[in-house]
Amino acid sequence: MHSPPPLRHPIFARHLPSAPLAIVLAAALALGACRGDPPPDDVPIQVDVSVAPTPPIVGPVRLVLTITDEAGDPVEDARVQVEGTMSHAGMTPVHDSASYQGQGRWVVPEFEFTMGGEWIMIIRVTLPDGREAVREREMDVVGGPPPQERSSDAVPDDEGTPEAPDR
Ligand SMILES: [Cu+2]
Repeated sequence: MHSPPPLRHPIFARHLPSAPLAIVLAAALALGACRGDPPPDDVPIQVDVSVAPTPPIVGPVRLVLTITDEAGDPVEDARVQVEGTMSHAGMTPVHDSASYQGQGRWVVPEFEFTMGGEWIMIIRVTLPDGREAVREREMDVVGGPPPQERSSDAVPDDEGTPEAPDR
């Protein structure tokens, strides 16, 4: 217990300040470069989107956006708006806003997915200085047709049964 390896320790100690630090920095820069891929003139922030439940279902879901700046620090002061839309004709987009929950996490407690299928989520982050970052994420929403499509003459007793929506 009293005799540590005589050679390894001093060698590592001598090299620590220079080479390994440079390697770590280079790796961090490389990681940052391939993650968010925003357009070059856009605000370099990163938006990670998670949803509960996963996969999202028709109805209210909880969206959590983790927003970080180019240094990886949480974005704490911004206006964060979410628009959900789909590519088909006649779609009414859904708008909501996220509020800050701390640690770079922004939450939309009840984002209303009005129908099942492929949604395009557009997240707009406006910083206090007026700069704006826009990010898009696709989400596949599970569930049947929306209430307005099964209202009048639809069969009332097949709730929960996925029905092919008109596209
Ligand atoms: Cu739709």
